[in-house]
Amino acid sequence: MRVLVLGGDGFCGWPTALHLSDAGHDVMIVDNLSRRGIDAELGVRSLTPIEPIDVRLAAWREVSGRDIRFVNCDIAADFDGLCEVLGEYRPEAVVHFAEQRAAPYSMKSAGHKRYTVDNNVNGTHNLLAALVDLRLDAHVVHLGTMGVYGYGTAGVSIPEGYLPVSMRADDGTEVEQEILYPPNPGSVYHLTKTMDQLLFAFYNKNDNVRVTDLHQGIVWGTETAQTVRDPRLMNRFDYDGHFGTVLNRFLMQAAIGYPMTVHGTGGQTRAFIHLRNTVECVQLAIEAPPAKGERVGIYNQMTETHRVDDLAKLIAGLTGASIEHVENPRKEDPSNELFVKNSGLLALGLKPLTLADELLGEVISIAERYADRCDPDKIPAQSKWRLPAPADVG
Ligand code: NAD
Ligand code: USQ
Repeated sequence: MRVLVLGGDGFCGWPTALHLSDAGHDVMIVDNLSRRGIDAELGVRSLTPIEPIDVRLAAWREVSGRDIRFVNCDIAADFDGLCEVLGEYRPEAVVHFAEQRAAPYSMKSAGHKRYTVDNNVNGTHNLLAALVDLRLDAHVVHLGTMGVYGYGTAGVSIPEGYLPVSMRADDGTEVEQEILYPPNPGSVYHLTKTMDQLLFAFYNKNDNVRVTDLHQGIVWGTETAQTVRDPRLMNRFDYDGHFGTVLNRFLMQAAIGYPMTVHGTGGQTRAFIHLRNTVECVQLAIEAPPAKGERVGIYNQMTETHRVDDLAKLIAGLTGASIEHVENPRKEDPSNELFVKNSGLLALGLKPLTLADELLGEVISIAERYADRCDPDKIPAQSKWRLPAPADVG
């Protein structure tokens, strides 16, 4: 299959592009390298040394004998450029990772909020409008988030995208319907993913665009079977307060002897998935496209749920690292339950990897290897969800 990977230079996109290429698909990457630019803006760098995209691609050619082409294009700002790539490559599937994905970065300032909305909503809309305009019947596989649902579910398992409801019609009869699960985003970033859902629903209804939306949990791990084949293929590892996600941050903090930064009570429960399962799920999704006319397919792409505090305790038990409960910079429930249905991807053949000691140990040893690249000043989360009250200003 010809697969276009939008955002294929990023943390999930790069290993996915390699995995799909290794599986025999023809892969082309589109990326504007904005994520590398944001590292420069924030004065941080990936904990692991990552090569420029041309070096990465040459290394893949050397070790696999397979070509992955690359086009530098901003899918949100350069509609014509995007159309040109789509028109020439004529992909059968488009995997869409190309969004600003960090909640703290999206809440950093009015400028960062606006950038996140402009980039994510325009990028997704440009893709859909371009496919329709070019009359291309490519299957769009989008990386969405579990965060579209909100996390407090009062003991009810979150369904895969759609909620069955029954309503009483005016004539008194009972009407059954399935609706998109009510969105409840917790950051401007998560808000853009709820907007993406409406864009998909509309283009699917109006133009029969075939879409699968993967509502993914927090990804952890850093390497896959392909990225370990050559040091030049190494994946990025975000540890800083804006882009580092909780489990990789805790593993890295434990590795360098920095107290694990539990926000508030640590009672927040979230969904998780290992990076190796991420790349497998994308392959499963592209190889099981919905039929023309079928509604947007939604899968909950996660394998387990954990409380933040329990993760810290587990890692403390493994490593002897200490835990610090810091003031929570976010506006989120101090604790919540989370039950999630994920039978769709399991039915397609996903074999879940869970928090086994050896997988945790692998991340810790990578973090130890590159500990000297870490700038401890960049670890604290500085982006605050709420502005200080007017009385506290000036
Ligand atoms: P990332 O920031 O590492 O990668 C995103 C890539 O997209 C980057 O290489 C960036 O340069 C590119 N990009 C961004 N805007 C673009 C644009 N306008 N045009 C072209 N390229 C653009 O993020 P990631 O962790 O790989 O996440 C990928 C996707 O998966 C995101 O959409 C994210 O919301 C979703 N996701 C990630 C996680 C996670 O834990 N990392 C969890 C759930 C969902
Ligand atoms: N947290 C800590 N300490 C830290 C970092 C985070 O306690 O040092 C807490 C946060 O307050 C939050 C939880 O851990 O309660 C998760 O935070 P996170 O930064 O790991 O995850 P999040 O902001 O939700 O975003 C990440 C990805 C995003 C993806 C989302 C999936 O960056 O792209 O969409 O996970 S989900 O969380 O399921 O919505």
